[in-house]
Amino acid sequence: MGFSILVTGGAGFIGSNFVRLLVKQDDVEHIRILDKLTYAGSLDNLEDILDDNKIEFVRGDIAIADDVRNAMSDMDWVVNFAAESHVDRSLADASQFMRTNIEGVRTILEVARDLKPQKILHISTDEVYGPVLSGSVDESAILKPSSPYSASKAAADMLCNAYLVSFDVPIIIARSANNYGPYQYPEKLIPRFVALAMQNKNLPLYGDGKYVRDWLYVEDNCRALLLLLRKGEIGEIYNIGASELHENIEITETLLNILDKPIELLSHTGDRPGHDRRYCVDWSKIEKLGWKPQAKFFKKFEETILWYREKVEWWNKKADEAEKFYGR
Ligand code: NAD
Ligand code: TDX
Repeated sequence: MGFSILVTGGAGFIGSNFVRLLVKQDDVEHIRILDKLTYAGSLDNLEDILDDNKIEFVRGDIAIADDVRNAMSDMDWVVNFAAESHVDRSLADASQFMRTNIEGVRTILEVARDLKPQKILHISTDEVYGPVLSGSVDESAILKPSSPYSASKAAADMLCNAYLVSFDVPIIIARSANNYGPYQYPEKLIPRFVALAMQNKNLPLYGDGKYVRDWLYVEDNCRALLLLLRKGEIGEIYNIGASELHENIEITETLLNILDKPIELLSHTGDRPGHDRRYCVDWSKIEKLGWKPQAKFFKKFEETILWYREKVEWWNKKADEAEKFYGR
């Protein structure tokens, strides 16, 4: 008998890529996806795999106990990707972030007390540490989130620890760096800028553009998460990074170059409030479990840009919707 896995948020960017990896695992028998299908989630993201008979899709909300209870019953493992994930939206209105990212996680933990799955992998972020101006931070660093989004993610991490300590809920936390790859909603830097560039519209680079992110290819992240399900230790936190630190301006210039678009499309705009200057996690703990990133950054970055160039029908409506949020 193989494993059964509940994947919450499996119709989003990372969740859908993770399900794509799961279906290929011989020892995974049943994948149940629970997703609310917010603006960021879409069955389009599962277009090539939704018919696979290992996959069951259920529309529902992680902040509704009955939805979670029905979805978690008979599941060996749970992976929680479901979240409001966009920093700019959290700065405009944080209410949904508190509901999904905190209350939703509390609901999952409460149901898990009762249904007792073997393992719950909760997906957190490197943003909980706040800016890391030099060097890198390991999993014991204090949490100093800067945005309502990262504060809600940090609060969820704290709740996970409380349910682990008080009720033995078998939690593992993963804190990943910025992911890039196919099926990312075009509100995030890379897909947003491809969509705008292809329409010959200005690319709004916040502030001086010298903000640094560690760019982790989504398939590398998903392999790390699967390894944590198999070999991660209950109660532990694992950073996942790629040590591919690049400034936004470099990302933008390279992207325009790949698309053969003029550099004049780059336009410096006002800054994001509380904009974290740099993130950088020390990922040696998961490396000791036998993982390291395989992607060569510039190769995978180019492949990603070309994927979006070909997939206009996937992003065109989503990009219009995303720009409405920005009032453009
Ligand atoms: P995403 O916004 O693309 O997807 C989120 C998914 O969750 C969507 O399918 C959405 O419909 C679903 N969802 C939202 N609220 C829900 C609710 N109440 N109930 C059920 N489903 C709900 O996000 P993503 O970029 O794939 O991120 C996935 C997870 O990884 C998030 O927890 C995020 O904080 C974390 N993370 C993301 C990155 C990144 O670079 N994208 C990096 C580190 C951590
Ligand atoms: O239009 C833009 N212009 C711009 O300069 C956008 C959308 C972003 N940026 C900058 C802000 C950041 O420095 O690019 C960088 C990346 O921005 P986002 O794509 O919004 O990602 P970030 O804020 O770094 O957060 C992402 O990584 C960590 C995910 O959205 C989070 O869910 C994850 O936790």
